[in-house]
Amino acid sequence: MAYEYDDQNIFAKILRGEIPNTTVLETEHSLAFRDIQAQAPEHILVIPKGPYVCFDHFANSATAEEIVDFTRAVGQVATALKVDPGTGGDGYRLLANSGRHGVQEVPHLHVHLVAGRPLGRMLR
Ligand code: DGP
Repeated sequence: MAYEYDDQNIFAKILRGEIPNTTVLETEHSLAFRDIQAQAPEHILVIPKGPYVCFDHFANSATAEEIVDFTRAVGQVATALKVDPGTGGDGYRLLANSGRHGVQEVPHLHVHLVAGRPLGRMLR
């Protein structure tokens, strides 16, 4: 499957520094920043810096180094926010919307990390 990356998407602009963001964590290959439409007290978007549209694009095209960096960045954000249950935090939810049915608004891979209140059940 070929993916076309739109370099005018809002997260590409954030990565280029063209629009501001509230950065929570930056690593060599990833950036985490606050969602402007927060759904909970903590609502962070974690994105790879590379031009990947969605998870399968990333998983099949990114280097192992990028994939490890991104995965660790997600965990590091949870630790930084003190929501990691492994270190006594109350926990969090990860969500990645993909494509039309997933209602992906921004076509640059991002994981939502949502925390800070009981989130209820989402899938049964
Ligand atoms: P989705 O593609 O549906 O998974 O969600 C995209 C999210 O991006 C949505 O929760 C709102 C957020 N968002 C949209 N534009 C901006 C922006 O300019 N800055 C930030 N920080 N977040 C944005």
